[in-house]
Amino acid sequence: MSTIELAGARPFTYRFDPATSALVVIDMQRDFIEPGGFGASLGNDVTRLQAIVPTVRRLLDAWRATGGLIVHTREAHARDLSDCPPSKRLRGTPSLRIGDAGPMGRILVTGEPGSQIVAELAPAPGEVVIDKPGKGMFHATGLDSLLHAQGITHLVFTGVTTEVCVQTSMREANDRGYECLLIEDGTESYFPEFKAATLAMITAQGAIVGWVADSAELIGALAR
Ligand code: TIU
Repeated sequence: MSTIELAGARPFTYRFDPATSALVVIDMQRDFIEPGGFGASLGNDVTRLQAIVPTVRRLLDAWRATGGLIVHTREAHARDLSDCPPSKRLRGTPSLRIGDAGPMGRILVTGEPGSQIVAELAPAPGEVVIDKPGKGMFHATGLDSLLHAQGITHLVFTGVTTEVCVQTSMREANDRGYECLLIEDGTESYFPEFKAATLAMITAQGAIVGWVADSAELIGALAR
């Protein structure tokens, strides 16, 4: 495939070649999207996040049709919590802490039902699935080497939550030299004002972190 231009992207046209780009789906796991998981334990209403599942599915389907690389992440810790700093586990007053047993198994622990990606967005064979102990997808993962080995230079971000794991991952990626696009209606926050602020922040100062576009423009461009 050759270069695709998204002229409606903000703050200016985003150009990418699907052959050197990956679609990144951040943390669309039950722990954040369904009641009884980590997101709900922090006091959040998870229905806002459920609403983007069909949009992310359409993006996955369109990207799969190009044959391009897809990366799914999950925020999930080792069973012995050896990769969970006490500062993370003990912060605040959640109803359940990381590692505690909840209705979907142990909170944010790898292999538990809550750490599984929601059924509609289940990874297909050959897609990369990364368990990450941090908010950012490069911290304590081998993802940067994997992307370099595959010749990936551009990353298209979707997933949750916009200002926490998505923004952290996008900033980490920007510092590593990737050209990053965030799909506005393919990401969501428990706090609409934080989502709006994140979109404004990343595109300010001449795309200081990256670009923003909507799913219809990307899907339309991939189909042409
Ligand atoms: N709390 C919150 O908004 N997010 C997280 O803790 N993790 C992710 O964003 N995945």
